[in-house]
Amino acid sequence: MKEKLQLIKSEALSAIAADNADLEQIRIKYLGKKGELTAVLRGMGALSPEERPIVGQIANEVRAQIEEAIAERSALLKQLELEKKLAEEKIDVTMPAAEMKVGMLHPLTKVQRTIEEIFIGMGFSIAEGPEVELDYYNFQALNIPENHPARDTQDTFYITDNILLRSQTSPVQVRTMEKQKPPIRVISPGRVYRSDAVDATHSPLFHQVEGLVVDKGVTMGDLKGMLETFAKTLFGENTRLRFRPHHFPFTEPSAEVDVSCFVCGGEGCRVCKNEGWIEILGAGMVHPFVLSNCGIDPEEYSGFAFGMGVERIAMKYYGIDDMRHLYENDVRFLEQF
Ligand code: 2NM
Repeated sequence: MKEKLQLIKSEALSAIAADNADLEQIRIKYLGKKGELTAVLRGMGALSPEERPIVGQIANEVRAQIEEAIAERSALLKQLELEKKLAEEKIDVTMPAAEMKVGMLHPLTKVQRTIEEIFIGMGFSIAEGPEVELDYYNFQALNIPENHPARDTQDTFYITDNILLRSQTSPVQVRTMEKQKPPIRVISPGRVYRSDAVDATHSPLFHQVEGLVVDKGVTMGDLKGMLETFAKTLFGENTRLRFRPHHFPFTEPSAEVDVSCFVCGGEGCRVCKNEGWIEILGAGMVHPFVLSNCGIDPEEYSGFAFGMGVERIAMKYYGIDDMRHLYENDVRFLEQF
């Protein structure tokens, strides 16, 4: 029986010391009610009265040793587990923060807003209108009747014979003149549509900012002065303007307007294609027919208007050589602005 107790003890202690020891299972196996030690104690009745206390004492010692070993091992495992957790969850507060990706405005949005800010600074307000327009507002009111050749260069997308996607933002100016008595000073930024194939300088959807000033005694001199202020603010104080005679159905006289190249100052370079000048907009005095179409008396009032392509200006401003970059949303391109 003594040998049996020694065997139980050594088995239990080596089980406790094992790497994957389940201490509760071991306790039940050796010390539990149906455990091995209890079984030995039950057999003690068969011992002689002299042996009984000796074996009883050994049994108690074995129990105590096993219990102590379990307690020690359990404390050690808890300690190891805590250390492991502390090591894994360690926070180094001196580590640099993880980089956070911050979004940015699209270059077209930036340029459009810059243009808007400049005109707002000169007392303009922003007017908006529908992109799906009536033929009347997009063409007829602007002195472009049916079969006028300008309908060819401004070919757009038709919803019905009468309803189309606007080919310019001028219909917004027409709607403004219908609603509002002079003095009028508005710009109309927004999307416009043309039936053009996509290439490096064309897109069926692009953006314009048009402007309109109507009041008593407005002259071409006012137009030139205002555009000069605009160009100097956008491209720099040394910028000069050049007006070339042109034709638009809705203005008379009309001009195409160039700025001296903001890269070479007019010497000729890659950006201005050795011209020294960069075309940025079209402008003119609002045609008397357009004024009277909108209920404004051309004998009493005069006005000027201008229009520019946002993509065109953004491309020149940032040196972008292909318009398609502006629509592809490649982050490697967009991140540069
Ligand atoms: C341009 C060029 C010249 C223009 C004219 C008008 C309106 F409605 F007043 F007649 N709005 N915009 C205009 C004039 C637009 O874009 C190249």
